[in-house]
Amino acid sequence: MSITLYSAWRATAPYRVRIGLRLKGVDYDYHAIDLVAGDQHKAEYRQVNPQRLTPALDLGDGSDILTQSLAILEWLDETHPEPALLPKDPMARARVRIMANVIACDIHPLNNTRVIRALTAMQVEQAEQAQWMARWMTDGFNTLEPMIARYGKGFCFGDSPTIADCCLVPQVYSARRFKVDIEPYPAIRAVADACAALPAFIAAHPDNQPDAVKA
Ligand SMILES: N[C@@H](CCC(=O)N[C@@H](CS)C(=O)NCC(=O)O)C(=O)O
Repeated sequence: MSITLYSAWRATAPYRVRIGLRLKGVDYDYHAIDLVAGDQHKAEYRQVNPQRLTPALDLGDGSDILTQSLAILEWLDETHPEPALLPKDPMARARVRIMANVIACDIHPLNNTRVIRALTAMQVEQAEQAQWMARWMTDGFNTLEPMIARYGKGFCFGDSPTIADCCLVPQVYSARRFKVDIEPYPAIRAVADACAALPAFIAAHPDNQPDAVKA
């Protein structure tokens, strides 16, 4: 019985789940979905995730297929408790979820592939698209920076990775990819650098995925 992750190498939502799986030491098979080619719209993938988005996690035991990266991360934490991706204290858990939601609810949905494709279809110029991306990422990073400076001790919250770090690292990767200036965010950069040195984050990095397109 093996778990299969439906993933796309550069997409940030499946990247979050790859980090979680690696932190937990859970083995999985990798099923690449080419978002540029439109694999997410094919009938075969609609059976997996009717929402036509990545990630999806097939538990492989016929029981179910999970979607939505934060739901998957929380499921993972509940079924594989060590190392914990959420603190035990309710207030601390809420703080971690707040940080994760700033990214997953308030940055990412404004920037993902289908939004950019819609802007292109509406004939929005590349330069304006870049401004659009930067605007929402900057807004989110402005919110996160003081939270991480206050609650982080090496990671977003405390001294070990949580679901907030699973969300932050892909978002910083996306900012760098789209040339959004992250110099004004030393706390965010410090967390991203700390995570970048850890084996789980290295294994989950887009460049290390089977479907990575080498430059
Ligand atoms: N809220 C969802 C977002 C999923 C999502 O937007 N996935 C993107 C990649 S990051 C995707 O598959 N996009 C396909 C498309 O835009 O056509 C989650 O957290 O899993």
